[in-house]
Amino acid sequence: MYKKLSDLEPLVANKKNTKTLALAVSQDAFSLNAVCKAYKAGFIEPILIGDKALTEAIIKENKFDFKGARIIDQPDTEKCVEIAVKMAHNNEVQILMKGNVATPVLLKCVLNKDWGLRTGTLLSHLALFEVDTYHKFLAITDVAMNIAPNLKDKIAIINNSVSFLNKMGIANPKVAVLGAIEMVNESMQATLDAALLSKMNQRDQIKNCIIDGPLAFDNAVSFESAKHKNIKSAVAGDTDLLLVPDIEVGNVLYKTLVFFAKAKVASVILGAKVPIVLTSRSDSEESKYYSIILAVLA
Ligand code: COD
Repeated sequence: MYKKLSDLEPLVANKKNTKTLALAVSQDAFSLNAVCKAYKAGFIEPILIGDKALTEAIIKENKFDFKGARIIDQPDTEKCVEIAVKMAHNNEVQILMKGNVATPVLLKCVLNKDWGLRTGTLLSHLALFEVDTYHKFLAITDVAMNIAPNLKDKIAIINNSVSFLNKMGIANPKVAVLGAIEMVNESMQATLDAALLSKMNQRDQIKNCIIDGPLAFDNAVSFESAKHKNIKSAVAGDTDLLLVPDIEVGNVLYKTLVFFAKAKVASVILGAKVPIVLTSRSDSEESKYYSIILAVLA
């Protein structure tokens, strides 16, 4: 059972083909540090797209070793993103990574109808947490891309996440659909969706996982809480994947885990033509490094 983000390294160490990664708007020390570490470990071949003078100054100041790496000089932020996305569209790179650019700017390019990275399925964000107080990885979706997913979106988000967790070797992940309470309340849409998703899973309309919901956060992650409330569930207390009702809940939960619980996190956008490393600009270098590893796995 995986518990630490460092457990992911051996999974990519044996991959035969090194993936090419385009870093869009490369003038960012944290991103360059993470990319450099993954480059030196042999996990990726980087292409740095950004303001060349600024990028080289950061590389020099931090003594990063990018010997042999290609740099494409483009001082304009939006043009950088466009170049990187088009390279992924044209199969020239296998991973896209966000550098010093706002998330919506990158995502809007990714969703471009003509040269973006759509595949016909919904794109969604998956964050994988290492939390000292939990007995295994806790994946959470979607905390960064889909703002207010409806039932159909939630099915696609679960499918993206489950197929990724299956690839990681987590067969039949336990999926908790989060609500404020564990009972269905007709005034709380999240609880109605949760009940429908659970039933669809029972009827094999959503496969390769075990879904239960609604579950409140406490009984999703704690056996004791579930027992205390007399909840009989194959998922409660042993959740692999938490589906949050919307981006606000997800984002606050993500940041609470990182800032208060000192959790480590890696994240990736799934469902696009290539995996996208989309950490927040304030995320640590370590988080960006492990996110690159997730993208290599994806
Ligand atoms: N997957 C596939 N297609 C999508 C998706 C998706 N997740 N989202 C939108 N589309 C398609 C739509 O079907 C439509 O054809 C087109 O893209 C535009 O859709 P809009 O108008 O709903 O979307 P936009 O362009 O206004 O916004 C898309 C964003 C992803 C930019 C938006 O949803 C967004 O801002 N998300 C939150 C990003 C964010 O701020 N995250 C930071 C948290 S740290």
